[in-house]
Amino acid sequence: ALAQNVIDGEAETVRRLAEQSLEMGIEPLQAINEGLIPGITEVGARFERHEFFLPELIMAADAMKQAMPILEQAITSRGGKRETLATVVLGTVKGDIHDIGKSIVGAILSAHGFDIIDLGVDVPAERFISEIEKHGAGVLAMSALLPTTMPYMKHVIDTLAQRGLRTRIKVIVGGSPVTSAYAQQIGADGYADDAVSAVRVLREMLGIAA
Ligand code: B1M
Repeated sequence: ALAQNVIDGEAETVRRLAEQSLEMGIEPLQAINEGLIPGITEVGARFERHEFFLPELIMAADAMKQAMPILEQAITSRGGKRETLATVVLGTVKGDIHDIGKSIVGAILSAHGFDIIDLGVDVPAERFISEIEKHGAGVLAMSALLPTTMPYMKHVIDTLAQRGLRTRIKVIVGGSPVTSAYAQQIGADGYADDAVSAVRVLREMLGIAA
């Protein structure tokens, strides 16, 4: 039911089912791994086959966001911890206030086991770097929706290099005007076209088996 209601984008039902699963004694990790993740994975597959479009992707991500805090809190309070694949500092670069796509990327990465530090929009290089250091993050994920703000991603990458951090941080970039060729040109490690492929690209970049 969790998977199906994520697919259907039924946020309120997904929230209620998450609570119900705990009342029924289902392990929260099992609810995430066997309920939410298969649901969002199916949504991603339908999106890639052009059977689902952005509204469905947004609704499914929103539905997941309703359930994740409930289940994650249950995991924490039971002393267990969901395995974190990597800590990712995420944000839309300075000068750019588009946040819908970036937030979907964050929600989907989080649902797939990445720990997301979402810095929001209009993020300057210094903030990206101080948060990477503060959280010991291994990944920097930057979004840009405007051709005029894309070059700022290069500025952040260059600043990382100047600070001697570039070799230990993997950088992934995306956003509608960004291309794979542009990502390569500015020295990023990876590019993802959408939130679903961001999961695959990050796993490949970090050598994590699917
Ligand atoms: Co703006 N805007 N906007 N806008 N806006 C665009 C981008 C534009 C294409 C619209 C147009 O003219 N057709 C255009 C840019 C054109 C250009 O320069 N070539 C534009 C413009 C010009 C502007 C302003 C300059 C308008 C003005 O003020 N004159 C201004 C800029 C403000 C600023 O940032 N400084 C502006 C403002 C706004 C709003 C505030 C009104 C609003 C943003 C609200 C918000 O985000 N909270 C807005 C919106 C909504 C859009 C459009 C209509 C939709 C963007 C969106 O959310 N798409 C957009 C037109 C369009 O894209 N069709 C447009 C849905 C979202 C899910 O997709 O963000 O692409 P997207 O994310 C995808 C992928 O790109 C990818 O995964 C996501 C999910 O699949 N992805 C990543 C994104 N980040 C990723 C990171 C990754 C990996 C994948 O790894 C790290």
